[in-house]
Order: sequence, then structure tokens, then C-alpha cells
Amino acid sequence: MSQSQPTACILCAQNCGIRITVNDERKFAKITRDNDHPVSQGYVCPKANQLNFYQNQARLTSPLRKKADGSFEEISWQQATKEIAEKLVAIRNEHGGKTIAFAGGGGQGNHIGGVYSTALRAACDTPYLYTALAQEKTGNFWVNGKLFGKQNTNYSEPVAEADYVLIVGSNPMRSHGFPKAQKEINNLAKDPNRKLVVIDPRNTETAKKADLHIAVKPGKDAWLLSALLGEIVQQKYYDQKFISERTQGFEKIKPHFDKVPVGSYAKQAGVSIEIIQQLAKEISLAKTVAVRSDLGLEQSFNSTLNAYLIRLLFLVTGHFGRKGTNCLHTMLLPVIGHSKEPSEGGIVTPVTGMKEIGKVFPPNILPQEINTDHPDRMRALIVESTNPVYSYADSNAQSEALQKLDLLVVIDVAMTETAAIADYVLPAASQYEKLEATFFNIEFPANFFHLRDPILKPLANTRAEPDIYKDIVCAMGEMPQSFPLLSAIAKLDRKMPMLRLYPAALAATLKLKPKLKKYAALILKQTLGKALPEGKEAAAVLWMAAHMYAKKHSKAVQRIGLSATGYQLGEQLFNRIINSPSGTLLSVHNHDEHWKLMRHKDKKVHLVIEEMLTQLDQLAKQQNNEESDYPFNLIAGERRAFTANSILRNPKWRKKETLGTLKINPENATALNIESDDWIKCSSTNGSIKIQAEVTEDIPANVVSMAHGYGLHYQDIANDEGHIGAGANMLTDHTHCDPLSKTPYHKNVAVKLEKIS
Ligand SMILES: Nc1nc2c(c(=O)[nH]1)N[C@H]1C(S)=C(S)[C@@H](COP(=O)(O)OP(=O)(O)OC[C@H]3O[C@@H](n4cnc5c(=O)[nH]c(N)nc54)[C@H](O)[C@@H]3O)O[C@H]1N2
Ligand SMILES: Nc1nc2c(c(=O)[nH]1)N[C@H]1C(S)=C(S)[C@@H](COP(=O)(O)OP(=O)(O)OC[C@H]3O[C@@H](n4cnc5c(=O)[nH]c(N)nc54)[C@H](O)[C@@H]3O)O[C@H]1N2
Ligand code: SF4
Ligand SMILES: [Mo]
Repeated sequence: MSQSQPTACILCAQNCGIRITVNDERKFAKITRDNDHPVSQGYVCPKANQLNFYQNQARLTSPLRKKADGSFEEISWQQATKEIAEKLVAIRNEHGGKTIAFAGGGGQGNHIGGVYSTALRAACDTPYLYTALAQEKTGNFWVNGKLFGKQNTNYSEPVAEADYVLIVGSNPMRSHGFPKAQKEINNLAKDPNRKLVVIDPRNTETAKKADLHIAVKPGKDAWLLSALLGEIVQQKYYDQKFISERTQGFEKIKPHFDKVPVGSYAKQAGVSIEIIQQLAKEISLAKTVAVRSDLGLEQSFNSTLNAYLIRLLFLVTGHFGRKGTNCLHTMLLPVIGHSKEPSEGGIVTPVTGMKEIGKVFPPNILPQEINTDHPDRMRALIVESTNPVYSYADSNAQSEALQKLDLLVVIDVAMTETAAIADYVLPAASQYEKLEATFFNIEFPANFFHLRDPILKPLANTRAEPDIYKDIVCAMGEMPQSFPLLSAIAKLDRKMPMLRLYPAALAATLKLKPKLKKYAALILKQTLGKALPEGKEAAAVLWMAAHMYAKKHSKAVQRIGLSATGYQLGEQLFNRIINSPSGTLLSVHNHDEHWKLMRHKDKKVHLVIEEMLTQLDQLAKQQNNEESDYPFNLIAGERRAFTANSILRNPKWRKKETLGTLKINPENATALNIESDDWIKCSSTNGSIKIQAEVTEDIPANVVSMAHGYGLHYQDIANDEGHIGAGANMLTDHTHCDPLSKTPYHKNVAVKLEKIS
């Protein structure tokens, strides 16, 4: 039995600090909270106890190659690397790098591999990165780019600090989404001086804790939010001082809200005008307001417009950039970047012409980019830490398209639905077997980072992603395996960092061979990484990141208790990061430094987004298609107590709720002669599933809801259909998405229901 070791839970993006004791059979014998984690501070939710089901699920233990008959054969790493490299080079040379793409780069706990994957994309000469973020957050990123100057300018949601908390389309009592979520919601509910308002069609676990629950009609938030903004503007509840000092363009957006028919929009959203009036007044009067929103806004109708309106709500009322309000935050290593518009030379995809947003592309267009005879169609896809066939909209279309690729490589810990159809499957070491971290560090004024040490040796024959990428890039002939001189200098540099030998030598190497620049991350790992303490090789990129961060935010970095200045501060920060097994604060800002994080040159929020104002005006004309053969609005993907995306592939992790239900209102259930536990056939235009009913008052009439995370195909434990529960993406359609960002409308899937007798 090992000592308990600090690490983190990887079942949601919070990555709460935990300690794990591993027994002699590599099982997680004991999981406890880690009080030393700088943000979770000993908080965990019950799911963390189930992590042994991740570590010791049916794991991949050998590289696999698909045979002509569709079955897999085990091959060596050397063979797999060589063949994949040859195929990538052949496709790149014959059809161009633009026909190769990459999907993934990190799930809820692992982003270190993703940084090194940039080198493989560079070797393939492709900019195309598809990620799960682009099926939820790219509308937000695009709007942030316009308002704040760059698409990678994100804001924090300080629920714990605000007097008035508005939660829209999010259920933190189940999904978390901010630190210590259940505890903070309970604190809010108990405090008579603070107020919690929840806007959600369902009476969720969070709504039950709220002072006010507003049951908006599904997909109608754009009307609700514009009614609210209409009321604020028309009643002059806005914060003129803040608007004058901190924003520009208010006079241009004001007329659009002056003409919003507040009463009729409220009605369209299913909300009384009195509630809108009350909310508008309260928000403007509250001392501090924090707004938290998530998939209920992002994965439903008008999602990019929703992103704009929700931001205007806290911006025009001046609840921004102060303690207890949403604030911009720093990032040590941004998970996204800023993309130019196509009209400014920004990249678009070869087939659908979709623009890049935040340096990523949306999964919803994958089927169209592949399944076509377009000469520049996607021909090769490398998939890491994501499961397109299960997770992306329209499982059947995704699967059909992926099978048409000339090359599909999947890097995963388990045999996923996507791995099952791949040409090559590469077994990754688990997140507890390698150095790992997420880059979802989005706090302000104090931000943090948690670099997690491995707590186990890699399972035999599995490898960490940075090494997998390094070997493929080398086998493609793009980069030498080693850099003896640079490595020797790196060793010396670690002994005498203040001489700055390594940065000078690295710069000289790249100057001599500029073609190697794009492999800088891998070169860092192969040289500086080898000079770091054992097991920390992959932290090499953090050395660069720490220096850049310390240079940019020196005062705030010093406030974590570091004394140095200049270059030495970067060294101190890097050492702090690699020597803090429970995580560390990165920086502590003052609120008066907040506006330095604004990326427009004038440091103001630019309120005008023409495209969004046009959409806003068009709301008046949007039709209600209430008559339909598919009369129910399915919320296709709710977070529940026993869901964790598709990370846990052993259904035994669920103590309850083993099959996942379809929630339905009593009125509809009675009409269809359905009782709880009855089996229902639920069909969309795209497919049908079999699912058990759960009759509940917590869902409004004509709306039904199912969870995301059921219906995986399990390798070792399968029922007659090969899966347990139903997957939501058997019903979704990849073309049912936002026109601008292509984020799916998962919360608005039209379905019909039949009782199965
Ligand atoms: N337990 C658990 N936690 C998770 C995950 C998990 O799989 N399981 N996944 C993680 C991930 S990847 C993410 S992105 C987050 C997502 O976290 P959330 O967005 O909080 O989760 P959801 O339950 O998908 O959706 C939130 C709410 O949106 C509501 N909603 C549906 N339609 C509408 C609408 O039209 N308007 C409004 N206002 N609300 C609507 C739903 O009823 C639901 O309560 O959760 C993370 N946390
Ligand atoms: N209909 C519907 N679809 C949805 C949603 C919904 O609400 N409704 N939610 C969407 C959302 S918000 C999200 S974020 C996506 C998430 O969908 P995905 O991007 O597929 O992410 P995960 O389900 O978290 O799967 C992560 C994969 O990483 C693998 N993995 C775990 N650890 C490692 C590792 O160390 N290395 C490697 N290489 N692999 C590893 C897991 O086995 C799993 O296959 O699902 C989306 N799909
Ligand atoms: S699943 Fe629970 S314990 Fe794990 S990271 Fe998320 S909130 Fe923390
Ligand atoms: Mo997500």
C-alpha cells in the first residue's frame, strides 16, 4: 500500500484536490479530500469516490491495428508509430495538410498532452483542431472577442462573493461549474441578505434552493433576456457612470432595446411582465451581481445571441470588474486563442467554409467535412481524449463519416465507440499515471494552477501523449529524436538558471534552424524536460509559460509570496508550480488592476456587435413552430448525480440511476398512459431510443429531459443491445445548430413519444 498522494478528481472541470492511497494491486484503496488545494480547499462531491472505476476500467494495453475483416490485431509501438507517420506524410504530400485534422486535446482533467499535439499538427501542416469546447463555448468566445478585444478573454463567475446571483441555464447542484458549487449554493440559500435567482425550464436541484425560480420556455431565453434589457434601458435602470467610463457604443445599442416590446417578449418566454420588472429593478439596485450561465443558454436556440445578451445584462448595469461581480481573468496556458474573421484573412474549413473561432472548429460540421467527394475533404483525423461517435451531435452521421476517412487514429485509455471504428488505436497512460493538469483555471482576483504528479507507474505498454506525439513527429522525419548540445546546456542551466544559458541556446538553435520553431514544445520537453526532476519532463512547456506569466503579471505573481523580480520571478513561479503537489496560487490581483486585462486598446468594453443587433431585431419575426409531428421539446443532455460525460466506462460506478430516465410531466404522462419505470420509445427525425419514464412535476408540460452520459457501449459488460441506457446523440442532428458558431441545439430537440407495451 502506498502513502496517500495528492492529486485531483478528473470527473468534471473543477478538478477538486484529493488524496489517493493506492494498494498493491494498483487499486484506489482510499480517496480523501485534499485540504491543501488552493481553490477546492477540501471540498469534493460524492463522485470523487468512484475514481477507481476510471483507473481500473477495461483499459487498452496495446497499440491496435484494424484488419481487413474489421477486427483488431495487436502491434508494437514502433510499428504503429512508423505506419501512422508514413500515412500522415503520404496524405499531407498528396492532398495537402488541410485534409488532415485533429480532434480533442484534453477532456475534464488532461490538457498537458494537448500542448504537445500542436507539434504533430504542425508536422501535418494543418490548422484544423476540433474540440468539444466548440460544441458549447465558441459563441461565447466570439462575443468576448468583440466586447473585450480578444476571443480568449474570458470572465470569472464569482458566485461565492456576490449579493445577488443569477444562474441561467446551469444546474450547479449537479454540474458544479465553479469551485465548491454545492456548498456555495447552500450558503446562498441560507443567507437572508443574499439572493439566488435561477432561470431554467426545469425545477432543478439548484432552482429548489433559489429565492426565485423563473421557468423560461425552452429555447426562449433570447426573448426573456431582451425583455429584461428592454426594461432596464426603457426605465433607465442602467449605470450611466459605468457606461461612460468603461464602455463605448451604448448610444448605438440603446435604440434596439428602446423598441423591445417588453410585455410581449416576456409572454413569448413564458414569463410574466411583473417578474421582468422585478428582476430588472433588483439587478440594477443590487450592490453586487454575479451571473453564471452554461449549456442551457449555449446549446439552445439563438445561442450566440444569448451570449451577447447575458453579457450586456451585467455590463449595462455596471456589475463588472468589481469584487462580487464577473471579472476578466488571467490564464497560464490558454486552452483557446484568438482567430481573425475570414474577411481579415482568418482560416475557414475546406468544405463548409466554417470560420475558426478561438483557434478551434466545431464538431457539428465534421460529418460534412468528411462525407463528401470534395477534393479537399478531410482524409485523416487524429482523435485524443474525446469520443466523437458518442459525444458529438448525431452519432450515426459521425460514425458513418469517420469510417470514410483514409486514416483514423484514436488515442485513449479505453476502447471507446470511436476507437472501435479506428484504423489505429493507441493506448494512453491514465491521468493518474503521468504528469497532468487542466488549463481550466478561470478565477479572479486569485488564480491558481495544479500540476499533478503521477501516483502510479503507467500500465504496461501504455504511454503518455507527449511521448506519443514526439515519436510520430520524429518518425515523420520532421524533428531529430534528441538535441545533445541543447540537452547538456539545459542540465547546466537548471544548476545556474540565472545565467540564462538555456534560453539563449534555445533561441540560437531555432535561429539556426527556423523550421524547428513549430516544434518548440517538443524540443523543450526533449531538452529542458530531461533536466527536470524525474517524472516532470512534460512540465517543460510550463517553464516557458511561467516566465511569460510572471513577466506580464509580475506584481500579482509576487503577491503569492515570491520575492524576486524580472527573470528570476519567472524561475520562482516555475519552481513553485512544479513543487506544489496540491496546486498553488499563480497570482493575486487587485480589483483596480482588472481593466489591464481588457484587450481593446482603449481598455473599454465595445458594446456594439452589428451581427447580434440584427439578430436581436429579428426576434420579432421568429416563428413559433408549435404544431409538429414531434410535439415534445427534449432537453438532450442533462447533468445528473451519476453522470460524468463519457469518462467512466464501467456502469457499476452508478450506485443508483443505473439506466438513466426520461423525465416527463404528469399531465403528459397521463395523456400517454405512462407511469414511472414504463418503457418509452422516444423518436426524433434522426433516430429513436428506448428509455424508462420518470414522471415528475419538476419538468413543465411538453418538455422532456434525458441525461448525457448513458448508453455507452461497454467492452466487458453489455446487455443484448451492447449498451446500457440510451445515448442522447442517437436523436440529435448535426445540422441542428447555431448558424454563427455551429454549437448544437441539444436543449431543443423535437421528439415524439410512444409507450412500449
Ligand atoms: N454530474 C456531472 N457534472 C458535469 C458533467 C457531467 O457529465 N456530469 N459535465 C461537465 C460539462 S462537460 C459541462 S459543459 C457542464 C454543463 O453544466 P450545465 O450546463 O449546468 O448542465 P446541463 O444539465 O447540461 O444544463 C444546465 C441546465 O440548462 C437547462 N436548460 C435546458 N434548456 C434550457 C433553456 O432553453 N434555457 C435555460 N435557461 N435553461 C435551459 C437544463 O434544464 C439544465 O438544468 O457540466 C460539467 N459537470
Ligand atoms: N446530446 C448531448 N451531447 C453532448 C452533451 C450534451 O449535453 N448533450 N454534452 C457535450 C459536452 S458539454 C461535452 S464537454 C462533450 C464531452 O465529450 P468528449 O469530448 O467526448 O469528452 P468526454 O466524454 O469527457 O470523453 C473523454 C474521453 O477521454 C478519454 N480519456 C480519459 N482520460 C484520458 C487520458 O488520460 N488520455 C486520453 N488520450 N484519453 C483519456 C475517455 O476515455 C473518453 O473517451 O460531450 C458533449 N455531448
Ligand atoms: S466531480 Fe465532484 S469531486 Fe470531482 S472535480 Fe467535479 S466537483 Fe470536484
Ligand atoms: Mo462540456
